[in-house]
Amino acid sequence: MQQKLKMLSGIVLASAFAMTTAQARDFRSADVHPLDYPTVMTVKKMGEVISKKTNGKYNIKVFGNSALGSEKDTVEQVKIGALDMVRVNTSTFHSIVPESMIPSFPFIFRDINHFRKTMYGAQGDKILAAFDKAGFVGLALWESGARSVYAKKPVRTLADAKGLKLRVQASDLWVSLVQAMGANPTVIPYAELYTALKTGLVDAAENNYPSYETAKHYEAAPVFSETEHVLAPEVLVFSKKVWDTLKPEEQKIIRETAKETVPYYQDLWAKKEAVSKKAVIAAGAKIVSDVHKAEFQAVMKPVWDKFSPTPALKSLVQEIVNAK
Ligand code: GTR
Repeated sequence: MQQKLKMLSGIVLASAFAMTTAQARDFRSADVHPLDYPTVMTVKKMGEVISKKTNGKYNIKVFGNSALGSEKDTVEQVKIGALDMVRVNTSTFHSIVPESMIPSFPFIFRDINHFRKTMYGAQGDKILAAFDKAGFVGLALWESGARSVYAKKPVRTLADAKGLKLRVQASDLWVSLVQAMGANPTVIPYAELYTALKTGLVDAAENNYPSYETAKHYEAAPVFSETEHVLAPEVLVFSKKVWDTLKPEEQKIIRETAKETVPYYQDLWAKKEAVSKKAVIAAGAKIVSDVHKAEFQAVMKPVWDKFSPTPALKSLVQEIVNAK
């Protein structure tokens, strides 16, 4: 009898286990960055927290290094539900979610505190909510430092920028912004940029210190001029197609976890920015700090009007500008 009971409980246990493993699921998320980059590490962290909160039902597997394609490709996969999640720069959504263009407006943030106050606050929530209409669930915005121009020579003034073949992300706003500087924009996916700089397909690019360092762009464009023209955030989105198959309490867990892990990301980001800046200097890159920012600011300002054509967009821009 005892033997039988033991066997029976063994069977029950085994089938319970089979049930959990059959139901357990890893959401697949894409990123262009290496696995130790703050964006990738934070999505992994979110997976661990979600797994705990759902008793192992859900976790997240991140595919880094552009393994699943460019940012544009992976956003398209998320749209049709072939991929569950993606972390990209907001620039990738410019043509899909007009509100996502606003934080890419040149010099819109007075400083990083102004960015944090708005993008982790009411205005950031409005931008995230706007992803819904386009078939995405906006989960989190994350700071990404300031983007600056790098080339083989210093870019202190507009005269220095004139005629440079400068790589941009696939976005009309970015094309206009670089044209305003007097440079020639060329759209190139992130994963192809190192080779494009090396072979001279482009002379210059612009990004933050962590990307400049981890993608080794400093090897081909060793002068980093601190133009700090844009502070566009990163964004983490979930596929609405997949989202709608989840239970409301599961959706709540995912949303809450995305918010709760922002400080984890910020901490990783602050450390990475400092480490990357040191690393590129140690590797021989030259940092130019005496940039004539006012010149860049003056020519880039018309970009704001061009890319906030509606009263609703203009009012969100004003809200951000007015935030103290
Ligand atoms: C990085 C950003 C990426 C991508 C890249 C680029 O700073 O994290 O998502 O936008 O820049 O310039 O393509």
